[in-house]
Amino acid sequence: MHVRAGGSRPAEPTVRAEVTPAHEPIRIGVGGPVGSGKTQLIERLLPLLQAAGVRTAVITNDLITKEDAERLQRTGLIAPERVVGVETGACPHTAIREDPSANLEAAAQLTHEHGPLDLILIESGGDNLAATFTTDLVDYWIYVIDTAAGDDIPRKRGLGPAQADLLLVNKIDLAPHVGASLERMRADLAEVRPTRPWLLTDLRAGGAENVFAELRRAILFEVEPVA
Ligand SMILES: Nc1nc2c(ncn2[C@@H]2O[C@H](COP(=O)(O)OP(=O)(O)O)[C@@H](O)[C@H]2O)c(=O)[nH]1
Ligand SMILES: [Mg+2]
Repeated sequence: MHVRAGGSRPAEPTVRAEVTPAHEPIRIGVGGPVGSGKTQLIERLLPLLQAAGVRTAVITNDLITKEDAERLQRTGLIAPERVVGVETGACPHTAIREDPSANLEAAAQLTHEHGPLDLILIESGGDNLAATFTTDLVDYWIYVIDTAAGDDIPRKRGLGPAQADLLLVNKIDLAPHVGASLERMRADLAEVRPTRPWLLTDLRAGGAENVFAELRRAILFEVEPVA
């Protein structure tokens, strides 16, 4: 599968990556509160991306460690050198919004050393519901919340849940155990995101096929190789 940029970047010509020296990978952000399932989402997406032939690298953002990068490197789902950890210090949202330079540098380095790449997934450090990605850093971003944090999260209209290109409500398997009503969450989401997509997921037991299908529809285009 060959891909081209969609979303906020101008469309690139639909030519094969191999013959396009300037081929720039699409960058997709994955944000959301601590523990909502961001790394788990990446772990579920990697096999699907690999099966589709999408050449992928990952950048993770952690406060003062490279915990998530090391976790992904150990999974065997991706070549360890294609995973880079960025330490953000105390302000994880700064690194994805006000000053994305460390992430842009990591992306450039990955592309230089391991390119051509089709896609770079950028996991933000967990932050509050106001965190958003700058379009200088990503072409598209996913925001992950989970039912265990309360079924009133969509209604609070945080910037992340309201503005993300795709919202995931994860851990639906836990909803009955924590008294979260999926019906209520569905109704609130229809109101908060009337035109933007959202999906319910159980990323622990299940795969991320529905997420992958949405990414293909929205930003990863299958294009014919040039003769
Ligand atoms: N029950 C359940 N647990 C999940 C689900 N998704 C992730 N988890 C667990 O939630 C914890 C936090 O997930 P992680 O991906 O590390 O969260 P992150 O901080 O957003 O990257 C881990 O123990 C996961 O195994 C889910 O859909 N259901
Ligand atoms: Mg994580």
